Amino acid sequence: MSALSLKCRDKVLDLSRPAIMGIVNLTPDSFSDGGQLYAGSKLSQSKALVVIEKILKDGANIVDIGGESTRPGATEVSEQQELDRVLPILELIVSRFDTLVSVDTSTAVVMREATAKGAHLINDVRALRREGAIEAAAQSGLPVCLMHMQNQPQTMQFEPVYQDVVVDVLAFLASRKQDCIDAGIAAEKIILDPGFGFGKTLAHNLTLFNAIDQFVASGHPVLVGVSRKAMIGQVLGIEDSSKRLIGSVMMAVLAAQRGAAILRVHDVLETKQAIDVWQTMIIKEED
Ligand code: 7PJ
Repeated sequence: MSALSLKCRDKVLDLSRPAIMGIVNLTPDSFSDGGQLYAGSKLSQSKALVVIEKILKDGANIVDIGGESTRPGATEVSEQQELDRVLPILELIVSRFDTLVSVDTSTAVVMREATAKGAHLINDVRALRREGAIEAAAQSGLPVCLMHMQNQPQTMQFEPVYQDVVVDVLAFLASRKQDCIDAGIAAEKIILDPGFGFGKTLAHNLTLFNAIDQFVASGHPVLVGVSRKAMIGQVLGIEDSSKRLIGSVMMAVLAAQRGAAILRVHDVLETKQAIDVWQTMIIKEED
């Protein structure tokens, strides 16, 4: 059984029920909410503040900020660009709100600087495979989320291939986990994520989704991010990612039912309502 809480610096993340991680994209080109925090070509702190305030009021337990777009085909950002996007917003959140902040990054220097500025969690879609990342994460002492991705964002959706997607992704995460432990990261600080949409066909994503319980069986908290992703668009035939709300909320509940500990979502209010109703019914069943 996984622990029911996760120590994140001076705060504790309650995992006795699914935690909601609200997404704040600091990129001008994210696939579903790209550029909403920009005023012209400049990231607007006042716009960010409004969005973050709403996410927290809506019930997010964690705010996930990221300065690199990892959507299929996205161009790479420089370290400086990433730092310029992430650090001011991180400082803003830490100084104004009593929340957990996760930093979505693969870049060692961003991990270090974000740790110095008060981040609570490192969320890496490359599972600390970039140079210096594992050392930076280990030195931070923060919990880390290790996500599976086949290839790189630029190429990951070109005919992804697996022998057995569940076995392969589980093996990858087990191997990254071991590398983390060897680098000095405590096992109880490791979160695992199958990486929905990262180098996976619809069939791969659905097979993995149905196997969430196998990831949960590892004993680590499992993070699931399917919000507004193409897999939902493909199931429903909806091109426009901003119109994938119902599918996203439904999948969040299904993920929670399969044991996911953290749900990474765009639509915090709607997801929280759905999870609250589901939780109420579980408690009723147990009466
Ligand atoms: C994920 C992520 C995910 C984790 C993104 C998007 C693409 N981090 N960062 N898991 N996805 N841990 O939001 O659609 O699934 S960026």
